[in-house]
Amino acid sequence: MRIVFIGPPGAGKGTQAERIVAAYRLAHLSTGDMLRAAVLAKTDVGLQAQEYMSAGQLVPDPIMVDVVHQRLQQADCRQGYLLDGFPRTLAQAEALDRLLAAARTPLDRVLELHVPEEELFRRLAGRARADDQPEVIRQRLVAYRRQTEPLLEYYAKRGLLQSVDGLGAVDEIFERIRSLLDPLAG
Ligand code: B4P
Repeated sequence: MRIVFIGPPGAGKGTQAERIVAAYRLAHLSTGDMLRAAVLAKTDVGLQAQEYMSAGQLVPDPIMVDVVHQRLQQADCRQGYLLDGFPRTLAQAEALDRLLAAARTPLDRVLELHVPEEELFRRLAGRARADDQPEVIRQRLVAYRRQTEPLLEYYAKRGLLQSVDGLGAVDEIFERIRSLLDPLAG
């Protein structure tokens, strides 16, 4: 199963992704986690990404495409994967399409986790990550609306998109996701 998971910052993608990968035995490809690890390790990618992340901006597409391209070549991705937080721009989505077409491994589904903005602020304010300051949260939401929301139409046109209501208890939301993914698991 090859799945893309889209949602605004704080929608709970990371929270649900952990359950999805455990239930369906998928590799978990979180670009946010990969970038945070790169920042900590002070790699070239980390040093470049840090300034964008702390300003609430997206890291440039060529860096992200390269990071994901390399990760997709690792052996654990053969059994299927969940892309959590990638693609986030049309250019990233087009690059991903090209990579997957070349490997003849198309996506099976794109899930959107839908949460209203007031609730996103509430959730992110309750967390204490460096990019969860109010002004940075605002910037991240602007980046989502401008750069990532257009992907919903892109994937809807391809018949891949399904939306999930991201309000409620974590377990309830996971059950909604399961009802969409179980039929794919066969
Ligand atoms: P990400 O790590 O992807 O961060 P996120 O969108 O903020 O988090 P997520 O939606 O996973 O929320 P979570 O489950 O943690 O990206 C961080 C940064 O990296 C970006 O701003 C960007 O700079 C850069 N980046 C990453 N990918 C990129 C790309 N492809 N291109 C360019 N740049 C990229 O949940 C949030 C909070 O809500 C938690 O505190 C959680 O406990 C709580 N929560 C979860 N579910 C809940 C529920 N049902 N009810 C109440 N609270 C809930």
